[in-house]
Amino acid sequence: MKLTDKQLENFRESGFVMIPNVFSREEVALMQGELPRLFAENRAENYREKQSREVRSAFALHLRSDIYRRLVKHPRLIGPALQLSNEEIYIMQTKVNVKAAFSGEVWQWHQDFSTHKEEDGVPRPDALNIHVFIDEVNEFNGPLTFIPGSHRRGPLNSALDTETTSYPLWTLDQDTITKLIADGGIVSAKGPPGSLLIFGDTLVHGSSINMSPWRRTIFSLITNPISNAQTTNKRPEWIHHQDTSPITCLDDNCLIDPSNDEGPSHTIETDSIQSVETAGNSP
Ligand SMILES: O=C(O)CCC(=O)C(=O)O
Repeated sequence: MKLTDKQLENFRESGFVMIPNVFSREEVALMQGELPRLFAENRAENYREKQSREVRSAFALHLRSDIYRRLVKHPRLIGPALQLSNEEIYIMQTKVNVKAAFSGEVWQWHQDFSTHKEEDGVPRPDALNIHVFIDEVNEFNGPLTFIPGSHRRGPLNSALDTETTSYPLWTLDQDTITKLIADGGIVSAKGPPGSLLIFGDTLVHGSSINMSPWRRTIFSLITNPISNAQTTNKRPEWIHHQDTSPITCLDDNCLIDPSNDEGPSHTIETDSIQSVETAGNSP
């Protein structure tokens, strides 16, 4: 799949592009169907909310599930990512972010690049965060909120907040956010299950709590150009992958019909997992 000229223009101007109904109900059901088993695993990659202990982020899904291993090679994700990156890309991070009904917590205002630079020594803000909505995302269940055009300011000063959220995050201060919103406004990314959302590494974003009765589950793949790979290895492999092999696409029907998929290229062992408390935050 390729982005149209208008979608490319939106991405350049606003810092994100949103396309509803890219994946069918059947494909989304396959993604959703994997989650109860993955969330039931007692391993560090399942990061839980501080208060409710519900899974907030489940990492390294492409190494834990055949459906997600195929999803990260899907041409409807990788086609647009290659078009925007203009060079070969690798998988930097995969996860599902959940906001459980009534208890999903906040993600403060941030740019993904702050974490990529500070934690991983990624040189340039060229990574892409590619989301697939597994549940409907509406105005009540904690959609991502963006400040359109904020990516054009480039990397902004941020500070590591270790207290407010379930895990440490490099966040932006309220003065900066107030000024950015005065200029760019604020929008939320809503859509039906199967929607595709792509945003760049310097787009300022966050999300508020979910006080609705509707769960909000979003799959996220972060890709990075191979020429922009990390220069330090502070974080565990499963939160920032060190394998910079180029992503190759499978067939468009690969989620439904896996016959052209050669099978797992690697697995992750529980005993190789470091604790996220020592090294981790996300994006
Ligand atoms: O899932 C969310 O609400 C926020 C996710 C996010 O900020 C990110 O992926 O960088």
